[in-house]
Amino acid sequence: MSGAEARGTGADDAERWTARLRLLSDVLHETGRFFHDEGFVQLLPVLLGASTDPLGPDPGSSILRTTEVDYLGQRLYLMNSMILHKQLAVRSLDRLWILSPNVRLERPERAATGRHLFEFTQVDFEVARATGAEVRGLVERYFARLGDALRDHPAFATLGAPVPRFRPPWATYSTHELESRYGADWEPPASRAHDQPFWALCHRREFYDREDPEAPGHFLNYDLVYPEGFGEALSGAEREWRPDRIRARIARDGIAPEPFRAYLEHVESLVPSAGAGLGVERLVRFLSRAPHVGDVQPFRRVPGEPVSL
Ligand code: ASN
Repeated sequence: MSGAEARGTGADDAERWTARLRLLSDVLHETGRFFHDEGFVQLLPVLLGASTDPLGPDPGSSILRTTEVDYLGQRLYLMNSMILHKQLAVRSLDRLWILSPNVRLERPERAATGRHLFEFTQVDFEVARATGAEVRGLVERYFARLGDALRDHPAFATLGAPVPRFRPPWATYSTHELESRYGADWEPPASRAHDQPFWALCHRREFYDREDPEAPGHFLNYDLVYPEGFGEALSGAEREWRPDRIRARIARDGIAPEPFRAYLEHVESLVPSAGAGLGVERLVRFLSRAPHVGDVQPFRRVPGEPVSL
């Protein structure tokens, strides 16, 4: 029995694929309207940079390596994320967002999670002088408005997926609470146990996420997690902007300084900010209830799968 028959919609695989891509297109349209109406400036993405996100230490990340390109004697890195560029751009732009393609060479085992790709796009945004709570409020407004805008979208009937009903404000937990309730690998069971997205605060990860000055060892960052087992939607943080703390954190993390040499030349002028990145394909996978996040890509980029085009 095919997936279409199993869900009883009568749509064949090609119709389902087309419906997902039309949904993705309309999600992008609504996303642009939302950030424009909230006063954000949209930047074009960069693909190569003299520095990029180290993606670690982070238990959620397992890339084989950061891709390097040697161009005219300069070493450049393919974007793992534009976080470091966001921190520099927000000094003068205050509220910015980017549809940012990222290349992350994930290990082939990651195919089985259903939510990892080695090339994907995030809605990446940053707000000068914002708090994490303000960013979480913005994200909740985004989802509420997206749900309203998509209410009559024909893709849900074609796909047999429920019409989204986001009801923020959402539950907020610390990772410590989640670990004690669901174990070290809390995300899958916690996601399955919820029927609305929820926030997980305080992850030990990259140097650019700000450590709580009142509680060392605690971090002013946040993930949004989808319900029903769909897992992580977004990650973000209040940023570390003090140069001495950034240098100390890079040293503490034991990561090679070379990819950050260019970034470190700019850190004296950083301003406090907060932001996040939301995976576009994961969002559309969740909305369309697709089995795998690769099912919402026009050209699949699933770890371990050969690339056909
Ligand atoms: N975009 C994320 C952020 O804003 C960083 C990432 O993708 N690693 O925190």
